[in-house]
Amino acid sequence: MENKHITLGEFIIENQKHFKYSSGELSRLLNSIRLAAKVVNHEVGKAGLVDIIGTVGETNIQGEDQQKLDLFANNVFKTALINREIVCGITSEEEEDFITIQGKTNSHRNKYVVLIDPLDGSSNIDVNVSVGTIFSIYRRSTPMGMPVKKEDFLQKGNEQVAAGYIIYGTSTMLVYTTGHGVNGFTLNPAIGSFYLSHANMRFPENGNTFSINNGNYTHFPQGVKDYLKFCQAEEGNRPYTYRYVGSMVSDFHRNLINGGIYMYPTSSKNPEGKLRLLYECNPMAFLTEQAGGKASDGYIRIMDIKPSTLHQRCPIFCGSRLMVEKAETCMKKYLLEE
Ligand code: P6P
Repeated sequence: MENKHITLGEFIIENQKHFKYSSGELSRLLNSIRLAAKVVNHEVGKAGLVDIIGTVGETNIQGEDQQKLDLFANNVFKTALINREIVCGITSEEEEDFITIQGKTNSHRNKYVVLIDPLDGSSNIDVNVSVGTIFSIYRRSTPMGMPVKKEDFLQKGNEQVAAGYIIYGTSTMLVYTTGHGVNGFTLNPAIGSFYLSHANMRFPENGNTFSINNGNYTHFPQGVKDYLKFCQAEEGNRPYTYRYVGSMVSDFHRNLINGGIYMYPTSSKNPEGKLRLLYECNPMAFLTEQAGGKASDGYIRIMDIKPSTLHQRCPIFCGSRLMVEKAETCMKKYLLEE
C-alpha cells in the first residue's frame, strides 16, 4: 500500500511480515497501545478543565508526587494491555512491582512483557507543557507460566522487540520501532486516527542543540562540564543552541527531527542519574539506534547494560551520533585518569 495517508493500523498490518515468530500478537499489542494513547490524549487535552490536575496526595514508588493524570494513564494502559490477553506481565513506573496477568485464559502462555512510563514529564501537566508515554516490549524469556522478574523483565535493552513513545504536544504523535526503522504517526483528533506523517525517521548525524538541566551544573562530573564548555565555545558552528523542556520525550522528539543531544548524567544529586533504565533509557536507546543515532551512559551502550532491578536509574547521553561521541570522549578522558 502506498504510504500516502496510511493509518497506523494499516501500517502495523502491512509490516506484520517483519515480526518474526509472531502470529499477530505483536500487532494486536501495538494496536492496544494505539487505543490507550487515544484515551490518554483525550484526558491530557482537557486536563485543565476538569479536576484531574494536581496530585492525589500520594507518592509513587519513586517517591514522586503522583499526579492524577499519572494514575489515570497508568490504569488506561494497564487495562488495554490486560484486556487484549497478549501480555503476560507489565512493569510500570507507577507500580512498585511487576504485574502478572492473573486468571485470564492462557495468560500464562502470552508471549510478551511490556515496561512503561505511562506519563513521563508529568510535573509539566499543571503548566501545560507537553508530556509523553514511553513503552518497551520484550518477548518473555521463560517458556510459560507466570513471568518471573529476572528472566522476563530484567532483560538487556538489546533484547527489545519493539519500543516507542507518544508525545502529547501541539499535536499528538506515536513514534515506534520494531527493529526495522522508526516511523511517526500523527493523530487526527477529528476522526481519532493516527496517520503516517514521519516515515523512516533518522537522527541527523550531527546537530547543534544540546538538552540538559544546567541547574545541576555544579554537581556534574568534569567530563560533562568539559562537553558543555565545548558546546558553548565560539568556534565553527558553535555555540550550540540550548533547549530543555523538562520532558524527555519532548526534547528527544525535537532532537530526532532537528538533530541534537539529550543528556541526563550522574551528579552528586543523582549519583545513578535520574532516568530509569528499563522503561525510559532502553526504549529511547532502541529508537535512537534504529534512527541512526547513539545512546550510551557516557561510556557503554545503554542497550548492553544488564539490568539488576526494575526501577534502576541510569545516566543517558542520546541523539545525533557525532554529538554523543564527542560527549563520550570528554567523559572517557577522566575514566582513563581514574
Ligand atoms: P529534571 C521527567 O520527570 C523526566 O523523567 C524526564 O522526562 C525529564 O527530561 C527529566 O526527568 C527532568 O528532570 O531533574 O531536569 O527536572
